[in-house]
Amino acid sequence: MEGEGESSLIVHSLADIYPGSSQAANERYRMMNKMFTEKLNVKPQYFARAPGRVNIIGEHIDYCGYGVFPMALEQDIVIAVAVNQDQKLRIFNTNEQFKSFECDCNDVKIDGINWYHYFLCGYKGICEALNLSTTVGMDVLVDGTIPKSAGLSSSSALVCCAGLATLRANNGSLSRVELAEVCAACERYIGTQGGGMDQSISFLAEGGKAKLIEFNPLRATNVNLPADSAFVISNCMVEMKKSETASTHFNVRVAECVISAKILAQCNNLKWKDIKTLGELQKTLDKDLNQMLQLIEKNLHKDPYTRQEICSILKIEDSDFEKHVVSSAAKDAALFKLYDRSLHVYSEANRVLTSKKICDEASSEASELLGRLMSESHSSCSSKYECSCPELDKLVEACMSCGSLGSRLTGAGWGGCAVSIVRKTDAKNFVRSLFEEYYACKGYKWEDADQILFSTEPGTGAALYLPN
Ligand code: NG1
Ligand code: MG
Repeated sequence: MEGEGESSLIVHSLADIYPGSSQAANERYRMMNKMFTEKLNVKPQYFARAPGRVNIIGEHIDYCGYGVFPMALEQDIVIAVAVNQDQKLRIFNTNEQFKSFECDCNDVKIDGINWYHYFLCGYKGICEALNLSTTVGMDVLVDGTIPKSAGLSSSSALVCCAGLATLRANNGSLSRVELAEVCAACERYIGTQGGGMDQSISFLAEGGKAKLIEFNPLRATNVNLPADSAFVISNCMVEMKKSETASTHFNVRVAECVISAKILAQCNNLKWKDIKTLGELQKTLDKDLNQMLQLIEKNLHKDPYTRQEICSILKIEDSDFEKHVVSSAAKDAALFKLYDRSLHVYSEANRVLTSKKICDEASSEASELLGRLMSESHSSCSSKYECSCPELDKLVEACMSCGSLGSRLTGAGWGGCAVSIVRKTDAKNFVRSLFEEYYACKGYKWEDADQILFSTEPGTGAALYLPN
């Protein structure tokens, strides 16, 4: 089933997925096995798992074609699966809060943003990719350990896990890279115009290694994180609401990047209809990132652009705006902050490349240098991309005052988690003081803090677990 040079998707021992905590994992999979058998009167035939991720640096640039720097978490989505003969998809969750769902497997509708719609995205995406004339029914039980709406990519983990489970159910064969591409595309059925970072790291991760993920073509390069550093994730406890954010914030940002690329193309005598991303624009102009930053200064004004102004620059009628410029998901936006958004994208792309260089050179100051870039990334996200929120800014400030070398929001933002780089030897103290500083006064108890504030190491990629 595996592609060339890629590790096998199949494992037979949980120790290969969770080195260091396979005992807890055994317990969890045993519980799922039991619950599955009780609910469905059959035993699961196999398990699929896909991890969440934390992005160390490179935010909101994957969909512009730029490389990002994430690592997989140990926290994941696991699905227990049995194929059925009655053409049904029956989707259960171990957490009763997530209501079960059933439909005909030939009549999959992605008509909302409920938790099981992410399963349906993965199911539909793989069935289409395999070009199946008939699909099989599946009984599935889903269990997740990734905090939801926290910027740790629980949604993509569910899409990827569903995709992997469906691949096996239909005896299909795809490489990890192909799976990542299919799952990135099919998550868009839900309505967000995201990039491919989350699905790529979920499939391409390797234990102990952060990855530089680059696109067109999709590829992943190992990055050695500074040996004396640890990464701590902390949740600001404001949920990023997918349904709201998807329509009002995320897709408008994507649109602002597309429009910036087209206006800059027009200003530089290129055919703007051919240019779809800021990355493509840079390639076509054959300039480096600093030159692209200069181009913004020269060609874009700081005040937001109206739709009317954009149409007049591109010489199109208002009625062509949606057809040529923005997706329908962003059609209601009135103002577009092209200067700030494109400045963020090109400077953030630069920071990713510099981060990779810092890690490769591995000087004695690598942790400090990487930390500084992470903090710069946060302030660009907060002030230029406006994808933070007051609580997240406050949390990042608290992280810095507790001794972090650099902290930033991670994932789409508008709530969710921050990631901090701290010295390994300081990690325990850092976690304790951050708890006192940010969480204790909000009434959280130290005993429950491991879900909202934890150190993490690069985890393993998606896998099919076939117990012997
Ligand atoms: P999350 O945090 O999962 O919503 C989203 C996109 C990524 C990337 C980040 C911002 C999806 C599935 N994920 O992540 O591709 O653009 O925002 O860097 O849309
Ligand atoms: Mg997501």
